[in-house]
Amino acid sequence: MAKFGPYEDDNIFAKILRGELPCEKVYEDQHVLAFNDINPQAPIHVLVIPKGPYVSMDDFTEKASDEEIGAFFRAVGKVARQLELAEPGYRLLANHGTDGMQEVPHLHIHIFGGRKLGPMLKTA
Ligand code: DGP
Repeated sequence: MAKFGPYEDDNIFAKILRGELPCEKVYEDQHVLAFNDINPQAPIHVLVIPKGPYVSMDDFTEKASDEEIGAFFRAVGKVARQLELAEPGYRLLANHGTDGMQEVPHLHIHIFGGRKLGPMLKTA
């Protein structure tokens, strides 16, 4: 389960950003890295992360610069187009905190696609 204190440099995505762990890179620019999820939940399942040290969407939208926020959301759209998902469509998801069941405490947006994705949330 996620730790929701200050950013911790030993999280998995920080290690990927530092090149200490491998990833299947899909996209990279000055502010953003995107790579395939290790445990895909759809035929296409990509994670988009900012390079800055932000725990979650909450942390990011409070502390990141306008440039970082702009670059991040531009990159999400760019990656989806690069994956040819604009048609027929895709789903974005960002888990935050305990109820959101966030596992990795470095902000990430999931991009899902490649099939009809079904209802937005399963009933518990
Ligand atoms: P979340 O529950 O929203 O925090 O999603 C975390 C995602 O991160 C989950 O779908 C699996 C993925 N993941 C965890 N460890 C690794 C890893 O080492 N490499 C990659 N590529 N993905 C990982």
